[in-house]
Amino acid sequence: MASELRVGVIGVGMMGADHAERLVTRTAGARLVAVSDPDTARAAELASRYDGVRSVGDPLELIADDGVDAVVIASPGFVHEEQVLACIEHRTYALCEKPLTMDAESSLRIVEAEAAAGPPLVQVGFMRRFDPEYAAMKAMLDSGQLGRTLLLHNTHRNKAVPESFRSEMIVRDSLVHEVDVARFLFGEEITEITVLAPAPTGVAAEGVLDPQVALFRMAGGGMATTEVFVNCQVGYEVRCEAVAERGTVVAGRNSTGLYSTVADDHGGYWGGQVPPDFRARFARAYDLEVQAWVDASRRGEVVGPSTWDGYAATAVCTAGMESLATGQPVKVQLAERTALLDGARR
Ligand code: ISE
Repeated sequence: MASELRVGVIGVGMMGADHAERLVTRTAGARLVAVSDPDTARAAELASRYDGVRSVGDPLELIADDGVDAVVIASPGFVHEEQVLACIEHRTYALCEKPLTMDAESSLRIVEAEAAAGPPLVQVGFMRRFDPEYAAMKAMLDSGQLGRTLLLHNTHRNKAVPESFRSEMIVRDSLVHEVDVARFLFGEEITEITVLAPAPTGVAAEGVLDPQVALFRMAGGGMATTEVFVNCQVGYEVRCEAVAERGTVVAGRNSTGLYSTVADDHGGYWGGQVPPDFRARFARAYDLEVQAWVDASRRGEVVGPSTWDGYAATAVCTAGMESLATGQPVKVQLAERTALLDGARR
């Protein structure tokens, strides 16, 4: 096992800053050494919070730096292709936040470049796979005790998003998580997607279709439904119910198992609170995801969602955006999985 992994974080907005703090305060075997962001003042401010962290203006320079072993890419999706390809070129381990890229062609270029360059280097940031409940659900479904999985019902709600978060982003940036969940839990590709929208909520920005309802058809005949509602006004609610031949299982009900009543101005309530955002809801999943990435990188390996998973999710979302525009089911176009790509796939 290599000594401490020297990590750089590219993009220090909400998620990058959260990962930087996680690396410094609760990840074993890693040391945050550099950060980069187009907002150089923001990067410098973050670097100044921790000992021994440099702010580097050019993200490609950070990737090429001999003092950096691994990089968390938390920049916007439209710069991921260039940054991930640079990591592959310099043989730098990468944890790339979703979506892998903005369209299927560019994601496939990454899969091919990684496969051609040697052993895998890239983990894609689909953190739900690391959430203890989603992981337990996967183990339960795979054990066969519930029989064959027939259906998934996903719910994905955000409290609110900025006006700039348009209808297509609800597919590409939000629904993409449930695309990965369906592929992960069924262990199969999605072959067709339909995305429909009811009359939008009055609080959505002008022209934005929110909420949306998606239907996935799986290669083995199963189906998944997903509600995505990014201006639900309440908080962050993400859950998944699997319906199988001999039972059902739900992840994300957020039940503590403890029933209590608390008297307050509203006359009392029971249960817990809806978390405000994904950082709170998936804090444990992010911790486990980053720790698994650090541990694997130190062993010279990659675990978790692969570039193929990132590519397949992007391809499904590309079809989903077309379906949202046309109201019709759209077949998912996936490249043939050649022996070369299979080698890259874990
Ligand atoms: C955001 O980028 C995420 O990844 C969150 O998990 C998701 O809930 C949100 O809708 C996205 O904008």
